[in-house]
Amino acid sequence: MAQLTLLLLTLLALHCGRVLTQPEYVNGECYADGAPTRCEPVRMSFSLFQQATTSSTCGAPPAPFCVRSVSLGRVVSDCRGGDICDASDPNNDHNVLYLTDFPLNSMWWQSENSLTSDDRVVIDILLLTLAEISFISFDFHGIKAAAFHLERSKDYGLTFEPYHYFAISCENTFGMLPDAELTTVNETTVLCQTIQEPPTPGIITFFPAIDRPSANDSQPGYSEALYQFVTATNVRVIFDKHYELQLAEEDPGYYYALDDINVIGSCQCYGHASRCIEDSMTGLYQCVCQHNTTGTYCERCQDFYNDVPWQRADGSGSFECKSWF
Ligand SMILES: *[C@@H]1O[C@H](CO)[C@@H](O)[C@H](O)[C@H]1NC(C)=O
Ligand SMILES: *[C@@H]1O[C@H](CO)[C@@H](O)[C@H](O)[C@H]1NC(C)=O
Ligand SMILES: CC(=O)N[C@H]1CO[C@H](CO)[C@@H](O)[C@@H]1O
Repeated sequence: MAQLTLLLLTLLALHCGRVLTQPEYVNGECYADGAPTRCEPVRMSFSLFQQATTSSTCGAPPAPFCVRSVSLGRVVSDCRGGDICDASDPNNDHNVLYLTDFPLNSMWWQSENSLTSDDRVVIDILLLTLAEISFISFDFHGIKAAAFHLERSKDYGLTFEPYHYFAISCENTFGMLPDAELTTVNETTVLCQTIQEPPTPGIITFFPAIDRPSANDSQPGYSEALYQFVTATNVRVIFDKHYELQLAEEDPGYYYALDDINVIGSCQCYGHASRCIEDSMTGLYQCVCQHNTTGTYCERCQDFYNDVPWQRADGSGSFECKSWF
């Protein structure tokens, strides 16, 4: 299901260019029969064709590696293919651009190998706006990592905070309990999600809002705390632990490999815009503000429209700014 959604959203994003308007989103319009209504830009991919950066990529100098897969419920490593990672050969290049390219091609990113258990590999993705994240998916090549985690920034990379953890054993690796119970008081607690063993190749998806109590409140619109929780300007992926296996003598070691990372969401415009467009000066996305609001994210009332204080449009109202004359 997530895979299908991802595919559809990606195809839609490609089809319509980088800026999407209309279809699909409930309350896409900011006015209905002349009356203001809560509105949001439609969802799009914030990672597609964005330049990710990483602390480790194989291929310079060229290096052999053994192919990992899952066979009969066990992780196996195959060194017989003579596989080599070579940055100077387009057929054997696994650079970081492939992480955020078209998800259906067969190119993938791969780290250097012979990682020790203390080596942490980092991937950084800039989202080009304050994005309201619907989901982030990781499509692993070969096998999944045994443990990794996400950090997010809301200030374009000045500061990062832990966002979500993934592990075969949340308890052993991170000292966290998977499936923690949340209430409205602690609903933005950072959680750990179990990676199934054996760690077969394929997609693992994180939905920031799902299973948090106010995700279903006053549709559409979350609690203020959850609304802030689902936003980011940057995401950082940190691989903490590779899957341990019996390495053959000729095996040059452990590495991480991913086909794609996809960050799907909408521009955060506080319920006051149905579109966001790329600013040609900064390259960043900017909300096309309605309801007499203004700012990059429609985060304030226009001058002379301060008769009522600015407020986020949520499930309880549209909170249009009104003129005082
Ligand atoms: C959240 O709070 C509830 C009760 O207030 C508690 O039972 C639960 O364990 C807390 N969850 C976490 C993850 O701290
Ligand atoms: C929210 O609603 C969906 C479908 O209506 C349901 O499956 C899910 O369990 C609900 N989530 C919470 C936290 O209540
Ligand atoms: C400048 C502007 O966009 N003004 C709008 C403010 O909102 C009212 C509706 O209450 C519109 O009629 C105005 O066009």
